Amino acid sequence: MNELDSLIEQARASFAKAQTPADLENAKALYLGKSGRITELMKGMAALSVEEKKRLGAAVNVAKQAIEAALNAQRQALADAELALQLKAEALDVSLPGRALSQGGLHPVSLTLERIEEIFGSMGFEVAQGPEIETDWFNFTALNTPQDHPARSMHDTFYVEGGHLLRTHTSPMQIRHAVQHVKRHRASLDAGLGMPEIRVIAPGRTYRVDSDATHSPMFHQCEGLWIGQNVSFKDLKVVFTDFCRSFFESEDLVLRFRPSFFPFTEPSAEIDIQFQTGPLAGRWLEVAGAGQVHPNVVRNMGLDPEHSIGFAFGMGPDRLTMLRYGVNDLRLFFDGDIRFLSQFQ
Ligand code: 2NM
Repeated sequence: MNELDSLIEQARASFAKAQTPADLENAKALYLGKSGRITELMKGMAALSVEEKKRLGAAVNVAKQAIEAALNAQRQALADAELALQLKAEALDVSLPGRALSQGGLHPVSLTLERIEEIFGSMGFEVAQGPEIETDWFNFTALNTPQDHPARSMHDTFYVEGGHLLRTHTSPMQIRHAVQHVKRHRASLDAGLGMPEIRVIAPGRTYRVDSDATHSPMFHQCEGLWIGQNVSFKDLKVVFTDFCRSFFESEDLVLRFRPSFFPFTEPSAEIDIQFQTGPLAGRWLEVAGAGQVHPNVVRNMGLDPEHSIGFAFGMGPDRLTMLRYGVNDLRLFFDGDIRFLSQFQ
């Protein structure tokens, strides 16, 4: 084997030993670098004759190309090995089961509000929504609630800047709605032609300074109002009985009206229901307050109590939700625990 062939063999052997690209580049320097073996051979040819330069130069070039080929082959082999390692480390098991997307849903109290709106909607009631920050006028004064009423105390009501407050019930929305309704039909009223009946419910968030297993500082209310020329307690009984039987899907459910007091109604009543079957059968459960709208309140709606009469009621969707699903702690609705909430989907 001549000297060049053995040089090629040595280069191949030292490239093959290289385990990393850095090893390989160091090995390359020994042969192809500035003072490598091939470079030295080329420099040494300066003193040779033209004839010998031609012969030896061609042979050295062949050797150089063979060494370069070996170098590139090893570079490729190292790169392939590196890629293979990386692929192995980052391997995905495509046969693993996927993670299912979880499906969201409505909060149980929202489901109740939807039910209430649907049932009263079927009886011709509009749905009115409005501000949660109210004025003293709409929350208290217009509702015939006197200046010294306990509900007006700092202990019962959240007051905010500017003399405003967080509404303690949704009745202020009834007043706002009635005032708008009357305004829309002012001309007809003035001409003695009357107006379409007011039939509306006002569902939404309400606020009171109160917190225990059955009271939350934020809670929901839904108030209803029906005003016409001849709307009576009889209509209230029909409407509310139908509502309760639809809401609880219980046709033999019965109602009881107990005398009570509210500043904005006279006479006033508490409404209790009794199931005939199921886990709550036989017990009287309080579900709403109601009454004939007080003449002062009718006047504050812009109407003449001699010609307009009707009833109003107020109920707690949180409590209705507890009764419907058998939940015994109100706070569960506001903790935001998905394990609890997902049971209502
Ligand atoms: C209740 C009980 C009785 C009520 C009264 C009114 C309005 F605006 F017409 F005066 N809205 N809601 C009312 C009446 C609310 O909640 C227990």
